[in-house]
Amino acid sequence: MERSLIILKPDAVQRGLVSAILGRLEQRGLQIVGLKLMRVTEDLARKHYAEHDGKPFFAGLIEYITSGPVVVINVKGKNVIETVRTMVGATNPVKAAPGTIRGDYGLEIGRNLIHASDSPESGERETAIFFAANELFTVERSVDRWIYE
Ligand code: IDP
Ligand code: MG
Repeated sequence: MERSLIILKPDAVQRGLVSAILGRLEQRGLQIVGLKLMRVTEDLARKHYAEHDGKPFFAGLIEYITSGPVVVINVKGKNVIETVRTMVGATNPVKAAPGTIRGDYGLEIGRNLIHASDSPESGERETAIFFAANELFTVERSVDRWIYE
């Protein structure tokens, strides 16, 4: 079982795209086990994006992700990392395929709407940054047998 930490970035919230994006995840059959609206502090942003510290876009990235409320989502299940990354599309929306979230709603790399963990390890690491243990749920879904073979 993998976990993906998904962030609907401030532009997604401002543009009223939360329900559309959340709906895509739900309709796919993914199980949402954590969900909240929050403001990312600078400390949290630096921790989350530590791998990009020192890059030319880092300061702008921190400003962007802390600029307004975000929706953070935790999804748990088989192969969720690859599944969600494929739904999200390429980092640069110009290159993201139509049908992906960035390819359908975004136009610029600095306003690409959504974050999703890129490996099972980062899924665990990022989940621990954004969610307390009591904010994550374990719920049996009887529908799972109609989604997973
Ligand atoms: P990812 O979000 O597709 O995993 P990363 O390379 O991990 O992409 O970059 C993290 C975030 O940093 C991107 O989603 C985007 O918001 C921002 N970013 C990456 N490269 C650039 C850039 O060249 N200019 C502006 N922002 C960038
Ligand atoms: Mg990344």
